[in-house]
Amino acid sequence: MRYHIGDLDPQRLLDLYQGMLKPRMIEEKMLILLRQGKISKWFSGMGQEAISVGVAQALKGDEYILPMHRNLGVFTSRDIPLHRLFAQWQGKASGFTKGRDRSFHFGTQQYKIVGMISHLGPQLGVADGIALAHMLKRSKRVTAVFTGEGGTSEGDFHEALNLASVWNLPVIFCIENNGYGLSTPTREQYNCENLVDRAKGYGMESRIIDGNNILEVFTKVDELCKAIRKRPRPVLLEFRTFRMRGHEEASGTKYVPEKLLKEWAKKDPISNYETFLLEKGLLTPEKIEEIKKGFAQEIESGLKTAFDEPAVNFDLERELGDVYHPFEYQDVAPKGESKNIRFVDAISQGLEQSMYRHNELIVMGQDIADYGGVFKITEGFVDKFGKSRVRNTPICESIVVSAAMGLSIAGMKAVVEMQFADFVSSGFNPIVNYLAKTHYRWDEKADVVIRMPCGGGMGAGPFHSQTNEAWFTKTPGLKVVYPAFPFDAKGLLNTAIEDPNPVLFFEHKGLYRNIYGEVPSDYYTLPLGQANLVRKGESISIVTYGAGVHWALEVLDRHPDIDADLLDLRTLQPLDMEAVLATVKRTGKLLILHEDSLFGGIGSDISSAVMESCFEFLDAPVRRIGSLETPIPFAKALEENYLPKARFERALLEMYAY
Ligand SMILES: Cc1ncc(C[n+]2csc(CCOP(=O)(O)OP(=O)(O)O)c2C)c(N)n1
Repeated sequence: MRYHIGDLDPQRLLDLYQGMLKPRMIEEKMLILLRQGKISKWFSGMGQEAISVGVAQALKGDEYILPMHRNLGVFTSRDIPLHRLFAQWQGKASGFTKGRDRSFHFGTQQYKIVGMISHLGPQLGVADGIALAHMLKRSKRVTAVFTGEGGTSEGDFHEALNLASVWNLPVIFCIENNGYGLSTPTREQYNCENLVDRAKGYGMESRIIDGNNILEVFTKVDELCKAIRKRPRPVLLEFRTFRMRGHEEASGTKYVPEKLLKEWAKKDPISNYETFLLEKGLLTPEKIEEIKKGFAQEIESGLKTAFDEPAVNFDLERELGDVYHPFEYQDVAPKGESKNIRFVDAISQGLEQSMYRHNELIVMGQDIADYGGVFKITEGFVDKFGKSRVRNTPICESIVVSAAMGLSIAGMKAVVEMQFADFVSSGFNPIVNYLAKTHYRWDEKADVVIRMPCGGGMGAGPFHSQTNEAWFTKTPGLKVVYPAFPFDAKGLLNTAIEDPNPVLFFEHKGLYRNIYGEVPSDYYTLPLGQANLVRKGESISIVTYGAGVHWALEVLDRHPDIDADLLDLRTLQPLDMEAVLATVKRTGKLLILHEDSLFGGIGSDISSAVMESCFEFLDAPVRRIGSLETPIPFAKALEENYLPKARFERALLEMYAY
């Protein structure tokens, strides 16, 4: 292996050596512990240390790194106390996730590390978001993110590169091409000569770097960091290396030809570099012994601390309490002159006033800038807030949601507009796996609102009409808001934006231009988790939300004799069960109406909760009315019968007469 010292000083040369040696020694110890059954799983980065350490040392301490499962050298380079790392791997409280997630799946603001989630790809977009925040704050920082070559086959990789290039974000994308993705060799993973050739297609710079040569890694990345800090831009790096052990220890390396392992063993980044330093007289055998002894002591002492720590105990309150970031709702009372405006205008007004209120708030979505979005919610926003805060995105829901997470990590707020709620399926993974789980996992907020223009009744067919709130109400960590009136929409959107937790904000398209209401002109908030009794009656309770509220009102107007309680839930997570139980206890009959198809809809949960807690108050079986168990169809006659409006009227009359 050829090493070029260039202008690196002796201290740096030694730091790089020690930087690699430490994770190697930790790993050697972990392999022993694994054999002794003292740890459960290990992903080895042996032979790949030069990449983690070279990149980490090239970055400044206040620049974020987003590592993968083989990047122990990143964690040790940031000087995380070893006992905390060991505690993390043992699921102990002094780790980084209170025993809630394993191995390298954690982040830490203190050390500016944002660890992976298992799904590999999303963090590439998180890096985009962090880099966007740096760019907007003109802070001249680089963000580095890792992926294996296997991970480059995920759509997220391509979306992340494209977004970074279109927005010219200061991200270094580091591919560790180590020959295998689990058991899959590179020839079955991709069909281009070099992975970096893809950079050309995205219009970005790239380099191939010998990932086993620490001086090449450090020098090239250091050079790039300096250049990017001066002139922000994304760069794709392909580090050539090899995975010397199994995917994880249990899976072995049977499928890897012996010849390859032998070839690459000769290129070991540590032993080669050590020989080089010895030859140059920069290191002596005695010094090596001394360094090793120091690390061995540090490892033993860290292990002792971690092993001595008791296992985490289960505390129900703590577990439930950590799902969401604390949020103290600040009531801003409605004031200012009220005007009778449309639902769509109320949302636009709320969003605009929130943009004025939160300078760090960024809105992103397809066609939302000059065009104003397909529903014109953000019309005129570019003139008021500029294109850096009102951002058109390419068509890449997944990476935009991940980028919103990155903005939040870097201290900003994001609102993402789904062009139609249906398209959220293309951004589903980061919502349910990243945004929803981050606070529970490592105490980090996900200050993101996803706006969801949803709902049927307009003959728009199966892909522009869905109301898919149940996909999200099921996922702990998300909040779900679904207003029915302009007044509520504005106040609840403002609160959703204030709230540091991820909120799915459903906006029924059928209400946008048909429903009017009095809305105060100034900024105000409304609390999440409070249902609203729209009509008060004595004989039956109707519980619904969104378009359902208006269907119920229409039917009740036709039947003035039915004195029903009409409860508009307004938010589905948190859900105001107290209000539901209160109305049921008063009327003794409950009819739940929702536009979502019935099975697995929120109505099922409300129904069981009512059965469980106020069965004795019921004078009739609880009834649910929802859409049919089919996709939502296009033709008028089909859609009308798919939707539950007519069935609701029949059910109401039947129940009233029960
Ligand atoms: C979306 C997703 N699919 C599959 C997996 C299972 N899985 C975990 S790591 C891995 C291989 C990753 O290969 P690569 O990106 O090359 O990284 P390496 O392990 O080689 O460092 C697979 C298939 C996963 N974690 N996430």
